[in-house]
Amino acid sequence: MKMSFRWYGFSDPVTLEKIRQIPNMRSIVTAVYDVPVGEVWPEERIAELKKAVEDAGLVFDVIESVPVHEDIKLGKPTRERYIENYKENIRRLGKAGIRCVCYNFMPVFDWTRTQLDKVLADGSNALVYYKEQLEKMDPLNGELSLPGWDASYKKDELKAVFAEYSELTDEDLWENLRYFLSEVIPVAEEYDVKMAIHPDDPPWPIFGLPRIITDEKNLDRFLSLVDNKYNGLTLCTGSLGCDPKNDMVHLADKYSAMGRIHFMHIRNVKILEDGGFEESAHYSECGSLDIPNIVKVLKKNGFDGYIRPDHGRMIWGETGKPGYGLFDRALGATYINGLWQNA
Ligand code: DNO
Repeated sequence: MKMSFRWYGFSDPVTLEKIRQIPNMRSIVTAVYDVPVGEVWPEERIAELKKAVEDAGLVFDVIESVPVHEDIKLGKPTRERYIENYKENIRRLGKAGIRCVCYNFMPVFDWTRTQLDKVLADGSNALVYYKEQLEKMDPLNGELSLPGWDASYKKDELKAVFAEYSELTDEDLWENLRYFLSEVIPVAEEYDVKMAIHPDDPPWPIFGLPRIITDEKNLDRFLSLVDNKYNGLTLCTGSLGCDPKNDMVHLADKYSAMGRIHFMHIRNVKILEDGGFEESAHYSECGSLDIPNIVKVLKKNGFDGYIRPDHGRMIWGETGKPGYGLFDRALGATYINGLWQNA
């Protein structure tokens, strides 16, 4: 496995110099963040990231994310231009040494939580998803924003895109995903860039928008849309794992044995009785997931893709991007290292 860490670029308070000091740290997971979704990333911006990462003694080989334009998900005629741009991004990234691209196919919103700073019993802060809070949220008033979300929507645009999705069935979304993959996977193969879809987080429909990358049946269907190892998964334990029907040890075992997991996001969640959840420390007993056995099956199957510790709590007074502080993610990396070493 290749240990990695997400870095939000030059404005991230968690610097590359700090990330480098985490034991066994290898790869940086980053992106060009300020080019609008759907446009081509300038080569000099990619080169600038690569240089910064390499100057810090780390490897520049994973991107999270190259976001997919909404017109592609909606299957609009304008998708052709955005798909061409996507292919060009893959070519440019492949030439710059990128071997894995993480992306998602969630309509409009990326990952969703209802509160970003819930104070837990030990005084740390965490991201949570409470059902009663969700019921009170109106996605159209734009009050919630998470790192990695496309914040460029204006209120009216959000309304319009919601209206477009109201016409779209799950089957339409599947067909639009198949079309996208059939176009981009051949380019990814040619440039040796493994595509790794991120599951829907949480893995159920919210705000009336469809979500399809949610469980084993749908992951199987996804992989068979284009049956090529360049069409693979980001297996995010916390996203899929907040639905207790998803057995994360089984899924990690099955898809790593098939060679279709290119990227692991490892984090823990505490599932609540009513179906909500709280993000917890990586240490297994702090939440509901069996982290040691997830790592064990990966090692057994010779997993050689990327792993990153995912969201951390805010601890020791740290402030910053919700879920993306240094301290708790570094503890997560260290825990995963230990489990791997002893698996
Ligand atoms: C949340 C992340 C997601 C992920 C995207 C990939 O912290 O795991 O935002 O980056 O869904 O496209």
